[in-house]
Amino acid sequence: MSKIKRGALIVIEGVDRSGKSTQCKKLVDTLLKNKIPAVLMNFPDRTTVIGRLINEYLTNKKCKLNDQAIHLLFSANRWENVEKMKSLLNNGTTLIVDRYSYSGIAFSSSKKDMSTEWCKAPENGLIKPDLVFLLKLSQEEAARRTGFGDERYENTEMQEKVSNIYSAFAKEEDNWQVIDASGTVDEVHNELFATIVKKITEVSDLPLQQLHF
Ligand code: T5A
Ligand code: NA
Repeated sequence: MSKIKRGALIVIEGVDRSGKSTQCKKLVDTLLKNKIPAVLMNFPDRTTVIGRLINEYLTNKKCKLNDQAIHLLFSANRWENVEKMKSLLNNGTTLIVDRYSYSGIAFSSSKKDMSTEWCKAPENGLIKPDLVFLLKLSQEEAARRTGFGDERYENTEMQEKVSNIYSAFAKEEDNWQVIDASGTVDEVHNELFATIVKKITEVSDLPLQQLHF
């Protein structure tokens, strides 16, 4: 009996309004239309008990969790999903994931007194994405899209710091690919889709890897 081919773990990162959620949804639709099993996931996953705490923190500026505690909750929210992710991947489903560990590290380490090393530690051992797309969009272009909401972190200073950390990841990590996100939804989609289809074939016989920063 031939072994089931595994799916690919694909992550989309990028500053606010770079189009992550729009692209993730469209990618899953197109994969399914092409009979490629795919599931959409997003972090934070606000549906769990931990996710509800995170949602409270993001939407209520009076919520007083300290920077370390909220960082570990974001990480725990990925850890609580790890078995589900492994099981889907090993059964041949490709996961399209809207934000992952890199968002966790980029946002938390943008804060005062939060070292990058400390922020990376709890992410070690999670499943390593086969491919991370960085949707690149300038502040000016992002400003032309629908305005910032009122959530915590939705301010220019934070977004700039996060953008710099993403650029460092793109240089240092072997699984990152930078995409120009200033095109139309369809232009960006077509580029992502073509790359993902190739990646799915490439990794289908390879074991899953672990994140190791
Ligand atoms: N966070 C997250 C942490 O601090 N630690 C962590 O570990 C994690 C996982 C919530 C916050 O949590 C932080 C980071 C965040 O601050 P979220 O829920 O993913 O994260 O963030 P959202 O606010 O929902 O998403 P974004 O604001 O980042 O937007 P997207 O998903 O990048 O953009 P999208 O697709 O919603 O599009 C934005 C607008 O632009 C239009 C869309 O129609 C929409 O109006 N648009 C385009 N317009 C023109 N051309 C295109 N190509 C377009 N694509 C989209
Ligand atoms: Na989003």
